Amino acid sequence: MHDISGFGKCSLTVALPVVSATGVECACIPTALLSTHTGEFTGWTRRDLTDQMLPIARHWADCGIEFDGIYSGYLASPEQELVLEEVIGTLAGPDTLVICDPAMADNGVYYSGFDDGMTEAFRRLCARADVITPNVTEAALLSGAEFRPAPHSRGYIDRLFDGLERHAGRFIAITGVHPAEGVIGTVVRDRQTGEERSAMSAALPGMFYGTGDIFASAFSALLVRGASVGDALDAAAGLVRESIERCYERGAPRPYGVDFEGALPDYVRRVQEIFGGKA
Ligand code: PXL
Repeated sequence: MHDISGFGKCSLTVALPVVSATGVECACIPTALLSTHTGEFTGWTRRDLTDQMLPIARHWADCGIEFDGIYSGYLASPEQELVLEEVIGTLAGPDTLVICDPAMADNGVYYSGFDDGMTEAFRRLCARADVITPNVTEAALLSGAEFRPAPHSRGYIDRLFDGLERHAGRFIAITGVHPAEGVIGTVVRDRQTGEERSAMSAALPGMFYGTGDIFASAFSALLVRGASVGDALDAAAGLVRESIERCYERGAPRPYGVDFEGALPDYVRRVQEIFGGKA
């Protein structure tokens, strides 16, 4: 569940291809329809699709369709979260992995039109999820910690993880962590074992849109397919890294999104290695 931003690769226009490339069938419930995403573009159109969500979920349930995973991202409004919980209640079985990407803010600011009501809504949804994938800004909002720009000390990241304890299921993946100048990546904590893993790479300058959605889509699909958290983290982070590098080298307009299409072949090869050659 995510919006369709018709142009500017993010949300469903990356989730569908990335989940499919992972070898996982992707059904979707759009939360909203926009002409573009809301970062840097102006004058975008937007239609809230809240009223479609439960009828779609009920139809699927009537058809007897079962789901291994439910992954959600961008919501049209805080009120929509209550509907999303009902959708999860309608579609999730005891073994369905629930993944919440609380897509609402970046670089210390809310996305256009959002405020603290969205943090409250995502606190409820994240508490219902097995896996959450906030960026540093979203982790700060959810945990009630202050947002700090880079570099992020070990102590600050610990504070974010600790603050998220009440608002998370088993796995917390914090994206966009800058442990030092010029280094960026994702840190995952397994709350059951206390184990932590990270995937870091060289940071390129500027803003890259849709990368959180690409990470969460790949990470979710890999976990749903049964990859270990370490393999899922490395492969999802690798896809994001290569998508960014290719976009940077080509000098593409940043709001248009990153070149994940060019990075998919390598990603599919990595997925095949994880699952022993099976596509
Ligand atoms: O990539 C996150 C995202 C998703 N959907 C919409 C957005 C954004 C970020 O700006 O505007 C509509």
